[in-house]
Amino acid sequence: MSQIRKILVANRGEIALRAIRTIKEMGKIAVAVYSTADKDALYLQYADASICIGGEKSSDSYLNIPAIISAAEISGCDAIFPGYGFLSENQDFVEICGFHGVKFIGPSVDSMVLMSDKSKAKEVMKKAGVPVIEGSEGALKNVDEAKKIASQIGYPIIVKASSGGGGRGMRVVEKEEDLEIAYLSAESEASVAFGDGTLYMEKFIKNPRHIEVQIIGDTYGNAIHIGERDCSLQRRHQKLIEESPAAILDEKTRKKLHEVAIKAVKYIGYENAGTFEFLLDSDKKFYFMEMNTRLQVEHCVSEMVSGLDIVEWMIRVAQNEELPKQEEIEFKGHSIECRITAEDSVKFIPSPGKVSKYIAPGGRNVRVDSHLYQGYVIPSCYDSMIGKLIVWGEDRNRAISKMKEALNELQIEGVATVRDFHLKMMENKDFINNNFDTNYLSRY
Ligand code: MV4
Repeated sequence: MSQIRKILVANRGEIALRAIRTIKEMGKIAVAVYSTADKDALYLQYADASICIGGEKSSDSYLNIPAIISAAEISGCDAIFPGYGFLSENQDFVEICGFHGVKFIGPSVDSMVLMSDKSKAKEVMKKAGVPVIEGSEGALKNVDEAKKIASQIGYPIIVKASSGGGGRGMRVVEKEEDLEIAYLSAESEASVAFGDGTLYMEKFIKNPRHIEVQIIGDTYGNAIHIGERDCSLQRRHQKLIEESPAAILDEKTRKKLHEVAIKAVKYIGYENAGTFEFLLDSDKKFYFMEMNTRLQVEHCVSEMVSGLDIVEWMIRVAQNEELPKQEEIEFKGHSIECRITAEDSVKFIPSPGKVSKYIAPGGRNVRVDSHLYQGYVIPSCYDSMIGKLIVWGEDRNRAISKMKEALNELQIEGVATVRDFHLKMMENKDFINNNFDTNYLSRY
């Protein structure tokens, strides 16, 4: 396609703001959309135009396909930037954008379909030569088949929903007599949550690290990786701290991981930005788990160590520009991101309301991606993330010190935030020594 001129940002909050910044920097026009609950949002002030698309319920606004397509047509946008969440992985939406001649800035429908079924994605990756966790070949037919496969691979096993995400429809099973109940409850949970009860099985990896590789493919079959991220620090499947590079990897494993990701992108002909998620076991062997076919919250740490603007490259690839060569991308130093949510630091209970005071940290190598301002009323109807604090340092220890300083500078009053949790983590011996896994926070 020729140059994209005007882009509809089909999202809200910090990611809408983040996208608008790059769109304007590229000399293009940014059109924002908002729900009635977001009428006073900061990103609307930075957009070149904004259009109300419906009521506060997401289904009435940010998930309302006719309203968003109409907004794009009325404002004369030639492309839509989806961000994360909402319609970013909605196959119907991508298809409908195509029908209306509006470029979806993201992967093709085919790639999205291919990766959305997690058991099928695994099969595809296996064919591409990517290591996958031992388990069922595709979906499970019934409990009896599940028992047979489990006895072959050995307990503990994990059953997962093919359409799953966020840990729903997932059960760890330690012994055969527990399998039937686990299978049936995972199946019904998945049916309710995703409208699809299909399950698959894997050998259960104890206390893994979550490592993911950021990739971008272009329309010429080129692919680059933008390094890996360690996202092991999670709470109830919500990531809290992410970093790049993953300090746990030795150079040889890191190189192999990147090579595998590039091979996978080329094998499926993936276009635009995406992420391959891997689990790393205690022997430091990595296995493909699933692919995210969208921009992720934590993309910023990859930008900090590579100097690339991932949103810019999403837009450039969407207008048929060629990616830079891998050799031209240099990685330097270490970056850490702390997600700041309006939740208390102990029980993580949401705390919406009016921000009575807000002072953002600053200085060299500190990045604040947030839509917060003093007087802003955090709505209760959306995600509680109110921003991200991202720092860069020459090495991991310098990045940790920098983050500590930035968190100390950050002042938010009127609502509870997880700032104090992050401050504690920056002084936590296990975090400092890189001695944690995906279950670390559930143990404390
Ligand atoms: C696993 C696993 C151990 N073994 N699969 C959790 C979310 C979903 N996307 C996959 N998840 C897991 N899959 C096998 N074969 C452990 C988890 C897991 C996890 C993974 C990444 C980050 C945090 C996690 C927390 C608990 C469990």
